[in-house]
Amino acid sequence: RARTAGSQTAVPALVMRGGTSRGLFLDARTLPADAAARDAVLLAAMGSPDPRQIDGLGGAHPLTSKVGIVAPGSGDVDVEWTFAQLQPDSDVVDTTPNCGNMLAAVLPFAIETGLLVPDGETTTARVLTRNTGAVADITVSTPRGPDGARYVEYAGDARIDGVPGTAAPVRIAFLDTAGSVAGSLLPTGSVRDTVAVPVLGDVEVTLIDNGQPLVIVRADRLGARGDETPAEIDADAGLRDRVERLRLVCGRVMGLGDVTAKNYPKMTLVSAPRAGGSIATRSLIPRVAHQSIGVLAAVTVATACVLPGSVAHEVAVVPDGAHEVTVSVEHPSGEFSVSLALDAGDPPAVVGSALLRTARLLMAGEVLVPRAVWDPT
Ligand code: NQM
Repeated sequence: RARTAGSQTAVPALVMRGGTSRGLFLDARTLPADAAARDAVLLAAMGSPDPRQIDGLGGAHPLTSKVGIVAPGSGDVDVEWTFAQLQPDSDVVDTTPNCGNMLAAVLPFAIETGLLVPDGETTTARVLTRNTGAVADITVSTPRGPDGARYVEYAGDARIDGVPGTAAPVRIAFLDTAGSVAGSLLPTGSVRDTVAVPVLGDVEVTLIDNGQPLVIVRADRLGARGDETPAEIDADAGLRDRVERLRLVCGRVMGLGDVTAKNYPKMTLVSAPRAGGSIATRSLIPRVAHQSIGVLAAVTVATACVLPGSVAHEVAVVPDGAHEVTVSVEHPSGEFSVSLALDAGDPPAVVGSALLRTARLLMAGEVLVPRAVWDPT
């Protein structure tokens, strides 16, 4: 329960790293039920809008301006959560997209807070992302401590690129992610579209959503090499302008309307692999460069890699596989391996995906917001 602490309201909260993201996790039952009142609490907690988020917990980047709101599940869902994307310099709280990185911390949060009781050396639970209806089976390590009670093990030898060191594995298996936000896997019905973009002319793209709505475009078509650092991309106003022009047109073509103020579609610049992987990527999410790549963005790019005719397929080097294929998506801090389950069709359709993340509890306590923002008494 939230409580009054002088001039402030104290809300129980954990700060967690999920994959290559970091954010605040809260129990839905401790927050205002009304969405506008809840959003005001989240903005105050994270310190948005302010480019430095100096009066809150946000880390002044979209990847560290995230909130997870967790609740008990129902039916065959064990835990459900809502992902909220905040931005350092905007007052919008966006609960439309998915976030597979923050998802990696949801089961640890549920166990830490007693929402779910671990039931073996590992604990597997079905987690629903309410934003899009995506369901995933997630497995975390839950050994017994000296007192006999099971706990979430964070230490281990799993390594994911973009996070220093090693940690215990969090295994995520997505059941059905196609059309999460754009309604279907290929919202235009085509694996490849040619869109007319002001100033740029005709641009070939693959518009696809297997968990994250993406515009996939060849890096060289936008005047990039495809191996730029995130800092180089962020410093290149011309490139970012071309990317944004393309995004605005593709948002409409994908049926997403005017995406000027939206956090999607995300933009993926692809080129041939450089480091033995399947494809090289540079992501903009959507206006600043990602330090690595989003989880469901990686699933979506990997899916495009196995679709003949797509812009990704034409530059990708994908291993053969009848029922399963592992696509190694190169990104600015390494690679991200996505294992795709394929059906027997010709060409085969992607029917599931599995991948490895890690997560860690960083701080446990209460986050304080002014009572002027929320006073539960
Ligand atoms: O695509 C960043 C991230 C993400 C989203 C973004 C994500 C996903 O890396 O599932 O994880 O695309 O804004 O956390």
